[in-house]
Amino acid sequence: MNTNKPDRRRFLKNGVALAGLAVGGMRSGVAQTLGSEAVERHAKVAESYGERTRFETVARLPQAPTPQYQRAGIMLTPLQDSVGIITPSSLHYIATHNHAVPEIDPRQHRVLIHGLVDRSLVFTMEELRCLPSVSRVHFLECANNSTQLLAGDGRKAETVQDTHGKTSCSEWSGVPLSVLLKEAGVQKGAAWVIAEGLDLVKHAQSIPLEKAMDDIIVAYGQNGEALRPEQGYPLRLVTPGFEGLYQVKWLRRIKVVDQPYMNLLETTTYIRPMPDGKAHWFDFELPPKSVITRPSGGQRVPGRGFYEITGLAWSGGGAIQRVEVSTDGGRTWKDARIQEPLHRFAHTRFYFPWTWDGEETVVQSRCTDERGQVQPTLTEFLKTRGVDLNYWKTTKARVGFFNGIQPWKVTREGSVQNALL
Ligand SMILES: Nc1nc2c(c(=O)[nH]1)N[C@H]1C(S)=C(S)[C@@H](COP(=O)(O)O)O[C@H]1N2
Ligand SMILES: [Mo]
Repeated sequence: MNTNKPDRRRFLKNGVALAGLAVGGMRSGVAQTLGSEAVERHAKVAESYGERTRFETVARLPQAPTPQYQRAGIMLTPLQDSVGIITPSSLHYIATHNHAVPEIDPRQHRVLIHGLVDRSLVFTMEELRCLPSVSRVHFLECANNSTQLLAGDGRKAETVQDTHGKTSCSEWSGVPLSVLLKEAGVQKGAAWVIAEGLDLVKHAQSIPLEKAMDDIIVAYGQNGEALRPEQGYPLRLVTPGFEGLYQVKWLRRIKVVDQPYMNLLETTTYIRPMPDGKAHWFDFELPPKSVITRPSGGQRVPGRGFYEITGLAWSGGGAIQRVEVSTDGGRTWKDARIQEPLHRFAHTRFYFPWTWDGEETVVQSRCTDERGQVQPTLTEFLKTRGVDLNYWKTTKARVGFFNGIQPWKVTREGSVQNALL
């Protein structure tokens, strides 16, 4: 939506009937600029491991440092340029508490299953590959995603990458954790598992056994190939619908235990302090959330006329059942079209036809999940938490499970701005 050419204006005015013509014109333009030498060079690269064209430059961006993420290399997914529901592995967000990404030789790697089990087991990567496997599309999201008030360079968070860039969606492949646990034989009295990674901080999380026996994947594959190093190569947990911390990367150990272990991050940074002095521990499931990715903050709407609004919705409660869009500042809401097939615990793409009259307005989306949970406005969210806006902005209560509706203001000049605050 960055183009502001008269051509584009005319196309929009005259409507979609001209789409075929416009595309045809572009195609011949490209053919003219690629000499046979360039075509040959491109073919050679594409033969080994494909590269995108030099015309495409969309990239991850670093997040602004926060008190808990001073050293970490948090990289945000460019949702504004996304199409469909799969995040390319190269653009998957990265959240690692110690900046270093361990380099693990898969031939040396082992994963240990032990604790309250009939027999402790050690698996090599090759052995895991022999076991029954699944491939499923799931989103990951950091618990403090969409609370960002600042962009990476210190300005007010403006783009959907700044505000919502800590969520991505991949097809994950691997062995159900239940297969490994059944093989080891879970003993009576077991109620939790502790999953541990082998990064420097030994990232470890307590997960209810019920979830472990349900749908957790011990994943070695992402989008048709091995995991990326930043995503946990060669092995990670994918814990559908649970907040980011439970997606343990560089997995080396699962210990079956009778109670949670009160690990570092589940008793410090990621607890949810409440105004009455109490705190929430062990919040797992992410609430329903949606956001319009196009048009979104920082993009331009070149002139009045037809646009397809599009965005993403997801929930830790399962599948997305409904998405509504408002293009008049929240006065009226209409159902958006949802892209099928529906995947549970996955990004879900929605579309909404919009004819802009050229006047200033606010566009926003809200979703409902299969349990009937509805995404709240910021004001409704604050009410359910019993906090005021100032408290939310200035304390750590802002961190964690915020799922407020994201409004984007469209000005008469056609610029799109973050209108949350
Ligand atoms: N071993 C290990 N696993 C980890 C982390 C970590 O620092 N170390 N970070 C967690 C957090 S906070 C999130 S949000 C997700 C992010 O997964 P991604 O980097 O693949 O997007 O991984 C989780 N798993
Ligand atoms: Mo996270």
